[in-house]
Amino acid sequence: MGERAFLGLGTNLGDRLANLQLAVELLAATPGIRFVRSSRIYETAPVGPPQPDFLNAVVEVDTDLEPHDLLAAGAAVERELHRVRDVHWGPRTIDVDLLVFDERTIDTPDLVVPHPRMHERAFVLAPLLELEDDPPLPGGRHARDLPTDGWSDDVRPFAPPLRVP
Ligand code: GSY
Repeated sequence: MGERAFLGLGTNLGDRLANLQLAVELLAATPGIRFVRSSRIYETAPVGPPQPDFLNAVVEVDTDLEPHDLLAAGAAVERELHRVRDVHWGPRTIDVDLLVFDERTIDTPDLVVPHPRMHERAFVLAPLLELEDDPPLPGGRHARDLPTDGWSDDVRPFAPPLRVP
């Protein structure tokens, strides 16, 4: 048994369901990462410039990797799915964000955990809260104290949880 981490997945280009499925299969095939479970898949309004709606999900993994190595594994999945980086905050084939790594707090130039903007993003919180009632949030916040008004307009259940065959 390793450490428990939560990864956020987002996609709004191409076959979005296929992108999410391939991403979890690639993560699960990475040495040191064991897929535990996924939230449902949500269709979500874009945060950032006008662009197509996203599909988002959060997956829980059990990992022997160090946080930076797990981050690198997520980046490798992004590369594999040919992420398009032309537009800053623009459409992408897949985005893999390291949200939570056990109870650890990490603040380095390339990795901040818990993810510094996760508590502001319904597309992260709605799926994460399906898996964990009281996840570590930036600044020691608790999900129960966050405003959730208007979430249902921006975050709509779309498909059942991802599975790894
Ligand atoms: O940070 C992830 C990429 N991203 C997303 C996303 O995954 N979902 C939604 N709804 N908006 C987003 N804006 C960005 S950037």
